[in-house]
Amino acid sequence: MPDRTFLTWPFFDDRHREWADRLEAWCQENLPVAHHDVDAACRELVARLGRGGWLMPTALDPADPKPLDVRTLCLTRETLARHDGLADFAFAMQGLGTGAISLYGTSEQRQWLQRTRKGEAIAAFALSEPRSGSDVANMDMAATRDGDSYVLTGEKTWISNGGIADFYIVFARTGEAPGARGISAFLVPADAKGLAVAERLEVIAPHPLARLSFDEVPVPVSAMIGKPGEGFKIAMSVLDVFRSTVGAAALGFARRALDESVKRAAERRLFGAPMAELQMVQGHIAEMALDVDAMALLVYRAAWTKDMGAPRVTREAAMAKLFATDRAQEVIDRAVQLHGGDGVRRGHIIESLYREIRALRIYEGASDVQKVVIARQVMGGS
Ligand code: COS
Repeated sequence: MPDRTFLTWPFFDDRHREWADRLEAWCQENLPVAHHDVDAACRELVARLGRGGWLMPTALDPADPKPLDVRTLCLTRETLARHDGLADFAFAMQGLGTGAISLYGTSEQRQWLQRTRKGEAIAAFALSEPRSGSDVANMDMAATRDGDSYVLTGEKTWISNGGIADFYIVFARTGEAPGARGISAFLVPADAKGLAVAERLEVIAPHPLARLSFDEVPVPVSAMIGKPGEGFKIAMSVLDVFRSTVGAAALGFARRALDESVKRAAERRLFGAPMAELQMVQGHIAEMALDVDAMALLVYRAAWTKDMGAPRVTREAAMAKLFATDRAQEVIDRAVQLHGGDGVRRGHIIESLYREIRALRIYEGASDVQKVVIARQVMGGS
């Protein structure tokens, strides 16, 4: 049984503890799912999570608009990641893919949220391009005004849910100013004319991922989210909310690695005694537990700060993501060591955690970018 004592920390209310308990019970019944066909598995996970009511916190309720509860998002990602990385992915992308609508959408755009929160529509966030990943302001994708429409031309890549999404939140250059101030956000249905999946991308922890091409895709002016030129700010504020949840997923993976390692140390005998009695093994377990608690403190500090109404949590979220994803990698590496050959055997839980964790240090702002963000905040820049 994983450590649940952190739920008594003052960051949480009773509703969070109750949510975490109910979700844990649901996960034990429903996860993991088979991953042979990731598209089918993701669609099934979104539908199942939706039926269970677990996607409700991913987006604002159009009938009762209240800010997203980042602690619930983090607790959910942590719990799902502990049971099944793909379930965490399916949950997280519903949030990242609708974040711009929750934060800046019109009431018409928010109608999509009725469906995404029930698992009846799949969302995706399309920001990165072949020439601009970390350097978002350098994007090439163009949106040109043509009467009552904008026409989108360019490419997006590394788009999670690419190929299975029902709509994409697309960032494109509208040219109000050079760089970050000349980008706008658009809600683009997946069946829009001229939008195509150019390539499916295979990665070490498979999930739906694609490069998309936009060949003069027309969208009405009403598809713009926020105002012209606000796209960069919108993308960054969505990332402010969801970056700490990436830390939470890393925490879930690390907790699972720790739990599996404690179990193995208790069950396996080495040199005539249980492995757990070896001080070198205890050293690993102690370092892992320390990292897990420190990750949890930074993740839930960031989530709590946002939920308490801070307008920006750029520094807290960047710290949570940077620390949790980097340390989780280390925790899981120790788990591989403690599991010996099993740790690298295909299909073993530790082997899958080892593959799952790596991308978290890259996506939604690489570790190196988080350092830039933290340093700027600490030194007084934006
Ligand atoms: N919230 C609101 N506004 C923000 C913001 C935030 N978190 N971060 C920056 N802004 C605003 C700034 O205030 C600035 O506005 P003004 O021009 O009005 O002063 C504007 O946005 C530009 O900010 P900045 O100069 O810091 O932009 P840079 O181009 O230097 O980029 C980094 C900053 C590198 C931090 C940014 O590009 C980034 O986060 N990159 C990683 C992107 C990423 O996560 N990619 C993965 C995509 S999702 S898988």
